[in-house]
Amino acid sequence: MDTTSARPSSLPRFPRNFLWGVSTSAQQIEGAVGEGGRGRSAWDVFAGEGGRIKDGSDPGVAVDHYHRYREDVGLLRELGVGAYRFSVAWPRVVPDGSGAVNAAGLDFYDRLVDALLAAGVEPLPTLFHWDTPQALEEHGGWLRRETAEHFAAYADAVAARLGDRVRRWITLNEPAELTLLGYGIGQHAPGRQLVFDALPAAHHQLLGHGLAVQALRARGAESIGIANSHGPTWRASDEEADAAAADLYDLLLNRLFAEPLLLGRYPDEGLAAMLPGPVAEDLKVISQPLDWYGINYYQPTVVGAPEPGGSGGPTDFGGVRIPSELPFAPREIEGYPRTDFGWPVVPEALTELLLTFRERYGASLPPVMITENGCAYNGLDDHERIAFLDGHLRALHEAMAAGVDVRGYFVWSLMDNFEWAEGYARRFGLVHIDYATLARTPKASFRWLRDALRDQARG
Ligand code: IFM
Repeated sequence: MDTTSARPSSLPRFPRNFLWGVSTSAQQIEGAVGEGGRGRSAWDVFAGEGGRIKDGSDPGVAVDHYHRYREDVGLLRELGVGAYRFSVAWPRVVPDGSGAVNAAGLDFYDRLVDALLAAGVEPLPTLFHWDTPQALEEHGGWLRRETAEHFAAYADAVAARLGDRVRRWITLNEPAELTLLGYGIGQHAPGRQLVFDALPAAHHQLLGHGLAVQALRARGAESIGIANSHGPTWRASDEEADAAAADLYDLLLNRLFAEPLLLGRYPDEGLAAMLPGPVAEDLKVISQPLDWYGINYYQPTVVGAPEPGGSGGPTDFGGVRIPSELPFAPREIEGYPRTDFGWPVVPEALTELLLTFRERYGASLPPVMITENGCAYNGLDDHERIAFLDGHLRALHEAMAAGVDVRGYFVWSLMDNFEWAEGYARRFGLVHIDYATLARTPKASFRWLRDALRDQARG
């Protein structure tokens, strides 16, 4: 392994007990989708439908982490992170989503957790990162209340096996994206295009979170959080129509998924009335106190009203096809560098986001962890990623200096992986994957982060 530093780190000093980590998810890295008794996921099926994944690929092998996890744990040790955020694949543990538990599936995570602990890296599992068991999807997936209950039973099974060694847990990853992209506009699995009829999927994921929190606490979990994706929404103009469109987008991306958890209520009564079930009762389950709140931050979004008499067709925006019938339209942000994905690089929007959250939720906001932050760039000498991480860590430090209680930061991602509808074309890793050989090669950003963490540890 190359031991030269990419560039000396001069980051501001973070607190001694600050948790540094990297994140991945099962469907994006494990592969081995037909091995060890794993059931099919909605993403296995979606990717197999043809035309869904831009480069025509699928997650069948991914980066073969299932077989190469020891090598990957070695990379984590070399990087020097305190924690590794990975996800447990629900269909590996409960192949049909409900009913029989697959002991061989749990064995894999058992081995992974032991390997991490032996390497001095804290395991931080996420219980659900979008790989809904296909058997449940065929009955409506997260549109149905039963899925939330099955999720809690699965959470209990995982905690029963790993709870003696795992201290901190994450229930869900980005329920907003699964609702909007998966059930709302069909860009992600399960490919439904229900627009606002997708809202029950939001409520049932939140309910699943609450029920899983109960199951984890009953098994003695010490510390529980969630990983929600958030970003500032900027109005395209002060015109009334643009302001209303931007506020609606903010409500759907940020407030819809934060307020039931933090305040025990939905941000809008009309919207709450569209949700199924005993919503008031469910909100009590959803809003049980969290030990910390995870934020995945990538970019701010400028939003305005749809153009009157626009093209009538969908527009491609940062990799997502936005249907023209939505009552808001994202606009390009000018004046910032862009990643290979076309996403604007705006570190100061992370400071803004954290300050907005503190202002909105005050004492109801528990300590925060940045559970994902990263960028897609090609190449081994990824100086753009170094600049991205450096800028965002400075922006994070600024929010902390202004009094926001942030306890940790996780880079997305440890290694290049299956980037959902984009396939393998978007490379978010600190470690390069050669998809022909599956060889792992640390990039310049890996060495930069390793050196920065060593520097922080020197105190
Ligand atoms: O790869 C994804 C991850 O699964 C969820 N958060 C955003 C990442 C980059 O798009």
